[in-house]
Amino acid sequence: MAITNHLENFCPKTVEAFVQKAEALTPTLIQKTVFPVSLGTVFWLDDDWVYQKKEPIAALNGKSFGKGERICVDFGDHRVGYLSFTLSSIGSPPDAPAYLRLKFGEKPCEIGEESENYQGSISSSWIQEETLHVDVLPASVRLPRRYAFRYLEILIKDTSPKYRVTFSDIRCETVTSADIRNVSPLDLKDADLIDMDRISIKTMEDCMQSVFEDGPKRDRRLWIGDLRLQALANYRTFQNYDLVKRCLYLFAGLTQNRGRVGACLFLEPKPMVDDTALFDYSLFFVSCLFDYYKETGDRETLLELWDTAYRQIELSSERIGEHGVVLDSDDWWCFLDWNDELNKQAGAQAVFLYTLKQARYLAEEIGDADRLHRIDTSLLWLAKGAKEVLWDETEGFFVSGTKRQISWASQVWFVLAGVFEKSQNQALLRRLLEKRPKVGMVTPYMYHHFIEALFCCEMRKEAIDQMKRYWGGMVKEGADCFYEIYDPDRKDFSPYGSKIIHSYCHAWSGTPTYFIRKYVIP
Ligand code: RAM
Repeated sequence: MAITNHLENFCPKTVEAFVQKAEALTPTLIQKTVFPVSLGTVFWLDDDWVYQKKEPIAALNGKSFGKGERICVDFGDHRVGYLSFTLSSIGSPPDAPAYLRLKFGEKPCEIGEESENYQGSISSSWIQEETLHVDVLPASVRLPRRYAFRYLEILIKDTSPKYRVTFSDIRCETVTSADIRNVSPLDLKDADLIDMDRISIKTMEDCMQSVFEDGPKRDRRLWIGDLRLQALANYRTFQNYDLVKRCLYLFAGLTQNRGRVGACLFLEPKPMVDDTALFDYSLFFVSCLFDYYKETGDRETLLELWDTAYRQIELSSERIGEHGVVLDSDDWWCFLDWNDELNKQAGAQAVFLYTLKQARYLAEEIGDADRLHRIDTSLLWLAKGAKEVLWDETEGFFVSGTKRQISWASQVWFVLAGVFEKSQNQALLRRLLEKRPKVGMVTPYMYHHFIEALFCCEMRKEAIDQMKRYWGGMVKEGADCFYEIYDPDRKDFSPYGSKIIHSYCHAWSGTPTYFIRKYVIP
């Protein structure tokens, strides 16, 4: 399956007033200077790359390096920011430029693997690696690009036989729009959950930049599926309502053909919508607005953005087939998860029902009787389609696509859509946990929905156990932030063909703090 879905005759539309409103909400970034803590090496141990500390960073003073030598430093935690250092020489006056290769890694694998061997489906230009000529020494070197990393390796590709280089004052100016002072302390005794809360907050913090980025290493942009989860976690932690509002206005101000909300936006050189369109992601504009309104009561924003939200319902309705079931197709029309085997039809139907209910609430709140009526008609029609076509009484599961696939994602989303009563939903989730269908969940994004479904069905113990198994698995691996992709049963899994291209600080993975603060603490 192709992972790009470009709209034909892409024709973006801008509502200038919305974009201006969004731009007026651009946050000031908080900066901090941080330094590396140790010198070490990266090597292959058992089945993964690891970093091993050799000396404290102070040992760098007095060390000099020549052709083919390298240093590797650890910044002690995940960092997002700008690197600088002083490069000097010892020996004869430098008679040739210093030639360096720098590698930045959120994880040691990005340092250990040779990037020339990368064959993945996503552009290799995301690999955080640079070569640099420094003509005049000593030099203050500041790299213009922002990096997301904990480890930095510098290989001295060449100096000259007559001189060696020294490094001093290696530092990183970190940036974020998240103010950690707004996060209240957690009153909890469970050490595993405390770790998860801390790491999710760090993940959130590093992804909160001029917008809610999906990942500060990759894709460094505003995806609406990620935004929805980030906003939920943000309401329980940083409470930066303006940043959510800014993102909502950007999506509404920069739509695709026929007013469709795009799957993601680029921010530079100026905000613009991408030509990727995804069924579930467009509908999540409704969810983002619903959650924001419930949280803030900001009626002015609701009234201004309601038309954009309702437009997503109208456009999605065009995909409903004759039996009240969303039409399936072979392209990348709907996201749900990065599992290639997953058939999206049932999950998409459930997402539609889920967002229609939120739209219904908003229509009632606004007093939009005409749209309320249409929403009710669609709700009935889609619920009927779900029960009559997608529900398989013999299997006890929702099925998807012509091959009647039974997946975790379909069941989870139908629980969230609330097609059945709570007791039936509980039974469905218990059956899911017991029968464990083969087509599983591979991203923290999909796991988020699974945990949410368990909490909604008051299956608190199961929810916490699953969180400990899933995010807890990353904690055990020594994660500084939570990852974009994680499959506890297939540690090598990559939808992109290589793990070095993964983002290891990914917003959609940062929701344990939301669960803990919403459902676990009283
Ligand atoms: C990837 C990113 C992003 C996600 C999309 C669907 O490119 O990880 O977070 O929303 O896929």
